[in-house]
Amino acid sequence: MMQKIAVLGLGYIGLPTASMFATHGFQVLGVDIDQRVIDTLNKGGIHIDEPGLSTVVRAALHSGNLTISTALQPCDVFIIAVPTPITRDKKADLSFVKQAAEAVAGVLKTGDLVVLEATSPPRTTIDLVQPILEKSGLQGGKDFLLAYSPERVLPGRILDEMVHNSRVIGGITPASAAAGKALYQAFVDGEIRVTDATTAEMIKLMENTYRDVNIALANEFSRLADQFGVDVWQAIEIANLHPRVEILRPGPGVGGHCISVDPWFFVEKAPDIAHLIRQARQVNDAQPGYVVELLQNHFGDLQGIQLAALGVTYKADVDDLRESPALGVIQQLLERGAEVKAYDPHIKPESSALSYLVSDLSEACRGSMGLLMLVNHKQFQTLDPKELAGLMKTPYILDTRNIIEVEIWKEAGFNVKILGDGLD
Ligand code: SAJ
Repeated sequence: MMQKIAVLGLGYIGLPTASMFATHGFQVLGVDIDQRVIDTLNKGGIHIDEPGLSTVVRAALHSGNLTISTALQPCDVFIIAVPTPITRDKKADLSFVKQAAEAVAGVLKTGDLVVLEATSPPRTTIDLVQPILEKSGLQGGKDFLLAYSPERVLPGRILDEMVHNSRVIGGITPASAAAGKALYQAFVDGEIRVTDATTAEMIKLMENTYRDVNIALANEFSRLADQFGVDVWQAIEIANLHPRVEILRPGPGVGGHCISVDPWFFVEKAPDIAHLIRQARQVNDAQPGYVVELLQNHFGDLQGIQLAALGVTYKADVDDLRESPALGVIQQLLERGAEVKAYDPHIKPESSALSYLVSDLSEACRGSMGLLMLVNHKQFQTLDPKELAGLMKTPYILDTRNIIEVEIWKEAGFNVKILGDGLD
C-alpha cells in the first residue's frame, strides 16, 4: 500500500495533483523550491488562478494530509511535476527535471515509485531520469519503480479533467506501469491505459502537436481567406458540417506553456524528420505579425497611432501570460512606434511588469484610434460598443478572435475588421 506521496513542483499541475491525492486519503508532501509559493499557500493564499483550486487546496491543507515545504523527505511515491520550458533557441530546458531527480535520488529507498509528469522529449525518462535516480545505488525496475504519466488537463478545467480525462501510464517495466496505474486510480475515473515510458512521452507530445498543427492550418486559412475576399469563419462553420472535418479557430497566434512549446521537443530530437511540425510552429509564431500587418493596412504608418489592446493572456479566462501571442502583437506594435494601452481583467497592472497595462477598460480606450481584441475573455463578450465609441478618437476595432457582434458594433459607429473575414 503506498503511504506517503511527495509532489515536486507546486504549479498548474503539481498543486492540483498534491491536493487531489491529499483529499483522497494520502499523506502528501508538496515541495517547491520557491519559498514564496510555500509562504503564499501557508497563509491560505494561492498563486494560481484556476476555478475551484483554492477550495481544494485549502481542504487538503486543513485535512492535515497535505504539508508543504521547500525540503524533500523520504516518501513511498515521488511525482515530478516541474516545468519543462524551452530556451530561446527552442531547445528543451530539462534543468528542473534534473534538479528534481537529483533530490529524489538523495532520499530514494527500495520499493519506492517515481513518476515523471512533466512534458518531456522522448526517452527523457529512461535516458535522463533513470540514470540520475540510479546514482542512489538502487536499480530502476528492480529496486525502485519508474513511470511517466503526463497530465492532459485543460487550464480552466483542471479539477474536472484531472478526474475524468483518460490517462496514460508508461513504465520502464510493466510492474512500474502497474504501480502507476494503481496510484492514479485513487482519483482518476477516466480510462487508464498502460504502456512503456517512451511511448507515453510520445503520446503527450503527439496530442499537443496535433493541436498546434491544426491551429496552424486554421491560421493559414485565415490569411488565405483575407487574400481571396472570403469570410473564413463562415467557411469553417460550413466546412465543419462535413462528418470528418473539424477545423479549429484562427487567432492572433498560439500561446501557453504547452502547445507552443511541446512540438519543438520533436523538432529538437529529429530535425530531419519533423518538417511539418516545425513549419506549423513557424506559421503560428508568425500570426502575431499578420495581426500587425492588418493594422498597418488600415492605419498606414503606425508611428504615433494610439491603440487599446483588449486582453494580454495566452487564452480566454486564464491569468497565464506564458508565450502569449497578445504580448507578441503588442511588442511589434511598440517597435513600430504605436502607443498601446492594454487592459486584461485577469492581470493586475501592479502585479505585472507590463508597463502598458492599465487597470480599467475605459482608461485603455480613452483617446484611442483603434481597439485590438486579442483574447476572448468572457468579460469582453458583453462590451457596450456605444460607450466605448464615446471614449475613442476614431471607432475602429480589429477582432482577432471573432467574438463581437459585427452589426451591433457597426451600428455604434465602429469600422470593424475581423481577422480572416476577407474584408479590407
Ligand atoms: N488556440 C487557437 N485556436 C484554437 C484553439 C486554441 O488559436 O482553435 C490557441 C489559444 O488561444 C492558445 C493556444 O492556442 O493561445 C493553446 O490553447 P489551448 O486551449 O489549445 O491549449 P492549452 O495550452 O490551454 O492546453 C493544451 C491542451 N492540449 C490539447 O488540447 C491537446 C490540454 O489538454 C493540455 O493538457 C495542455 O495543453 C498541456 O498542459 O499540455
